[in-house]
Order: sequence, then structure tokens, then C-alpha cells
Amino acid sequence: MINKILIANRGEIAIRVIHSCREMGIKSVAVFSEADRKSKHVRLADEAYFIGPAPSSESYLVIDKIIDVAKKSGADAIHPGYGFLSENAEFSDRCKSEGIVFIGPTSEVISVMGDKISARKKMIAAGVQVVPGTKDNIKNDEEALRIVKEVGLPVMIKASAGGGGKGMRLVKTEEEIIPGVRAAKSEALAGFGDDTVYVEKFVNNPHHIEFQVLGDSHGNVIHLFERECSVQRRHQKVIEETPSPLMTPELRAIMGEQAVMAAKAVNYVGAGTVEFLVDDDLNYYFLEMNTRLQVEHPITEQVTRVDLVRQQIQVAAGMAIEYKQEDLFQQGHSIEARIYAENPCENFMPSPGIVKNILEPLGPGIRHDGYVYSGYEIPIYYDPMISKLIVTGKNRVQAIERMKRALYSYKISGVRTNIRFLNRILESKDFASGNYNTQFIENNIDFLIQKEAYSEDHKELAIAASFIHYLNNNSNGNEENDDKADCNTSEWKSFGKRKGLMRL
Ligand code: MV4
Repeated sequence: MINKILIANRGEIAIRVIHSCREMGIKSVAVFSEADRKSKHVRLADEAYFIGPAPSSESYLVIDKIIDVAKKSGADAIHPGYGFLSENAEFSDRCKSEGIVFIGPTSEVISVMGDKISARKKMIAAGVQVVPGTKDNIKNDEEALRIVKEVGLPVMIKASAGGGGKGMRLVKTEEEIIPGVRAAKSEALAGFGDDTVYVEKFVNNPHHIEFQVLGDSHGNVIHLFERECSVQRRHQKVIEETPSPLMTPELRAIMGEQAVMAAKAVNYVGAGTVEFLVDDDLNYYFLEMNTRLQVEHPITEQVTRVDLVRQQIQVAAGMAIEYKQEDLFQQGHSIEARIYAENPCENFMPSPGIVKNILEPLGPGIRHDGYVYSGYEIPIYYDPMISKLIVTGKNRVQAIERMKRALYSYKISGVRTNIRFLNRILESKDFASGNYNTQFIENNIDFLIQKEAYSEDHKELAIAASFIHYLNNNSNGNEENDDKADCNTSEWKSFGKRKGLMRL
């Protein structure tokens, strides 16, 4: 039995876990760094413990501190969220040896999947289709030349200790092979302390499609369908949706089966994600497996109606998964947009600072997983993600309409955000048609950051913002920095100021 869970995380995901704990009658324990004294997760948990300075290397990443709090508070389990210690094999192992349930896979599974070469080997042995390429480390220049010629150009050189796009190199010509492998190796050594690299055939303009899986300790594994995650910028996901517009029922069935095979091959217990690359001809290839709950899990929850955090907790406690594969189906369409504190018009420069006002969207089909409130200062130490806006409709068209409506009524002042950039994505021809791949943002960047889109369309919003500031009576006679949310200053705002609308 699990009666009390320590959440070794912060921000929106800590809150997400607290919600399921409360619904299940489980006590929650928060931890917080110096920078998070005023964070919402601290208030929402049943108990909260200080764990040190703002840098995560001195707080959220310190295993001893987390374990200490678990013991002090009498927590019988730890939920790691995503990031931080969520895919740390040593942490999973330490929990086990301390008699604390780690809500996630064993250290063995984390290690096998964390090492990309060993993951490839496991998957090949299990009959999962991986990207054509090598199984082993490339040791020297001669080997590099021989192997790359075997696989055939173009190829990707990847760090075995990498993942998520780190330590990756595209090699197109013979001349690039040796310098490419050498550069990949030194990058991998510098980044991960391990210069092991392997070679994969380059997949042109791929889709990034991932399958959610769940395993329990009774040998059951199910999948909860796919998420289309091709809208990315520098390997950062921006918008995710499910079902994938690319998917056919046949492909879904076979990729789902492959995802289940992948999880079964390692006796997976918990929630996991199997990532695939899919090309235009619908060839699919296993890429990597993430052994954690992912940021974009809510869209799966919306269309399957399964509470993934509840399932994680239940299977960690030794219970069977509540669902049989044949009971599951995707109902409707769900889209997640990640709201970041950044300025798309200034090369996406991070924009931390105090959130003056936040007006969150409400209404049919809206879910908003966030943690920021008016007056909150977004710390510079952590991820600049403010929240996740998740909308669900009966079909893709309705989901897109709702997302546009939700973005329109979502107002944050004090920090710059990517809200209008997100709206621009939804307005683009390629996104609207569902005909896009991982090159989408790069291919459409001029359209996406076009200046005019950042002012003229939003006059009404500017008026609303002025009105909210007036209602909140928080003006101090200085120029409102709210204008900075725009790339161009709205004429309506300057009108408002001239006429004194904001300073009545
Ligand atoms: C690839 C690829 C093409 N061919 N591997 C980038 C992140 C990492 N998880 C794997 N990545 C890629 N691996 C082969 N053999 C193209 C990418 C890739 C990509 C993948 C998913 C989402 C966005 C991407 C953007 C650029 C490149």
C-alpha cells in the first residue's frame, strides 16, 4: 500500500501528481529549493520540505536530500516527475535499497534504455524494427569508413549516451565521414563523459511519433496509442497532438504492437514512451524509449480517459493495470501547446521575470496544466515552460478552433511568451492540413514570426489587457511593461494611454 508520496519535482508536473494523489486519498509531500519558496506546488501539497539552494545540482538532483525527506516525512513512495532524477538509474536503485517505492522502472531498465546502443540491441533481439545501422561502437577511422559505406550515405552519427538530439551528427558525403565521427566522439566525451558512437541510416524529413505504454508487475503491457510530436524547435517540442494526422488504423495497430514488444522485452513496469521515426512512405523505426512520464502525457489522458499518474501509482504498488488493450480507444482529438516565457521575435530568447497578471483560458474542452500565478517570479534556474494548454474536441478541426480560442483568451503580462507564435502555427497551411513533419518550424519560420502577425490581429486582446490592468488597479504611474508582450506596440494600447484609459 502507498499512503504518502514524495514528489521529487517542481512546477506543473509536481502539481499534476499532487492532483492524482489527492483524488486517491494519498498524502503528498513537496520538496522545494530556495528559488521555489513561493511556488504553487509547495502550497498544494500536504507537507513541504526545503532542500537547498536554487541550482538543481544542489537541490532537486541531490539523491541524499530527497531520500532524507522521504524518511523524515514517512513517505512510502517517490514520484520523480520528468527531468531531474526521473531517469536516474542510481536513484531508482537507492529508493529500492531504502525500502521506498520508486514510481518508475527499475535501475536495470533505466540503464538499458538510457544507453542507446544497448537499447538498439535489446530491440533488435525482441523483433522491434530499428533504424538500419550498426549495433556497436565505432572504434577508429578505418571502422568508421567501412561501416558508413556498409550502411550507405547519408548517415547519422549518434552518441550512445546521448538522446533527444544531443551528440548527433549528419554525414552526407565521404569526405565528412572521418571528421564527422571524430567530432561526434569528442562532443559525446565532453557532453556525457563517454565517446561511444554508433551509425544509423539517415531518415529524410521524418515524423516523430511516440507511443504511450503502461506495464505492471504481473506481466501485462498495454499501449495507449500515439502522440504526434513533429512540431519541434531545436529538439524542444512545441505542439503535440493525438491522433497523429499521418496515422492509419493499420499502421497504428502494428506500431502499437511494436511498442508493447519493446516494453515487454525489458519487463517494463510503469508508464513509458516508445519513440519512432516515421517517413513519408510510412516506414517506422524505433528510436529510443523514455522511461518516465512525459510532458505531453495529458493529450493521451484526454482521448483515452485514462489517468496515467493514477495508473503509475497503482502499478508501482503492485496492482494490475486497470485496463485491457481491447477496452481502449481514442475518442476525439487533443492538442497540447507548450507556453514558454520566451520572445519568438528575438530568436526565442528566454524571458524570465515576474508574471504581472495571468488570465487563464477556461471553457469547453480546455485543460490548463500550469503553476504560475499573478505576482509569481519565474526562476531563471529551471525550464522556462510556464504551462501546457491542452484542448480536446470531437475532431481535429474542432480541437484547432478551440486551441485558437484558448490562445486568444490566454493573457500573460510581465514576461514575454510564445502564445502568438503558437497561434501562428495553428494558422499555417501545413499545420491546418495535418501535412507536416519534423522540418515544419524550419520550413515555415518566416511565416511563423512575421511581424504583422504579432500586432494587428490582437487589438481586442490589447484592449482586454488594458482593462484587466485597470480592474486590478496595479498600475503605478510608470509605463506598463505589458507592451513588451508585443513585437510591435499595438496602436490601441498607445491610444489607451493617450486617452488615459489605463490610468483612470
Ligand atoms: C534521426 C533523424 C534522421 N535519421 N535519426 C533528433 C532527436 C533524436 N531523438 C533523434 N533525432 C533524429 N534522429 C536518423 N537515423 C532525425 C532526427 C531529427 C528529429 C527527430 C525527432 C524530432 C525532431 C527532429 C529534428 C531533427 C532531426
